[in-house]
Amino acid sequence: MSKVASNNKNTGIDLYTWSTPNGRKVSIMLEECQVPYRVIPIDITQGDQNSAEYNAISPNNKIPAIVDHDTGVTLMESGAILMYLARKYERLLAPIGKKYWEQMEWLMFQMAHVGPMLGQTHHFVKFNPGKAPYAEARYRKENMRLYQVLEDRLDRREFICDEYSIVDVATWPWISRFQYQQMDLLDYPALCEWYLRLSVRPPVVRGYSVPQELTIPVPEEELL
Ligand SMILES: N[C@@H](CCC(=O)N[C@@H](CS)C(=O)NCC(=O)O)C(=O)O
Repeated sequence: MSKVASNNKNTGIDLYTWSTPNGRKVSIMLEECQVPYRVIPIDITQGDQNSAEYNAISPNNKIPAIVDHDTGVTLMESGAILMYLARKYERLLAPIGKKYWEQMEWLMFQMAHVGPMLGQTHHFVKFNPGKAPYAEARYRKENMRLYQVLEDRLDRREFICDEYSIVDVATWPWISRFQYQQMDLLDYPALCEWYLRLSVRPPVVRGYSVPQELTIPVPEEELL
């Protein structure tokens, strides 16, 4: 049986995803928009992303992807999907103007730096420790540098671009992997506060558990 199921009703949004930071950006956004959607798990640990069927939806063979049966739009790339949903449902994105460009600046920062670099930390520091000391040191250092950029940005700001936006939705799932990155979030007080602020939003809690039911990680001190 095909793992890439089709939507028999041909209406609404299909979300192709797995339990990863990039996947969660989109499930959280769909929850924020309060729209119904159908989840199609693509198990990237089993190679589901490499099937020809999925390639027709996501030409780069990565999750997440969406098919919007109401508009005929099929999209890969989490940043593009967030912008699409924000525009369609008029949520979490400013109208074009100064604030919009600030949001684009920080969304691109997430897409170009936070995601790709922290993803490398996971590979070398968590999954392959001791195999490549140079890479471990390089990504550990870059991880710390990026946390500091966000710490500086969030110092005296509630959200990355002042009001809650797709920039926070895009960035939070990567910080939620602070344990994978062996980062002590408590060393970054403003970032930690922002992380905890988002962690209790019901759409974030629901979106985090797509497609698998999981608990949001909490920094150590909070557990005491
Ligand atoms: N820039 C892409 C990155 C997507 C991405 O790297 N997805 C990962 C999971 S977080 C994936 O599908 N990995 C499977 C693979 O590399 O084969 C986005 O933001 O959507």
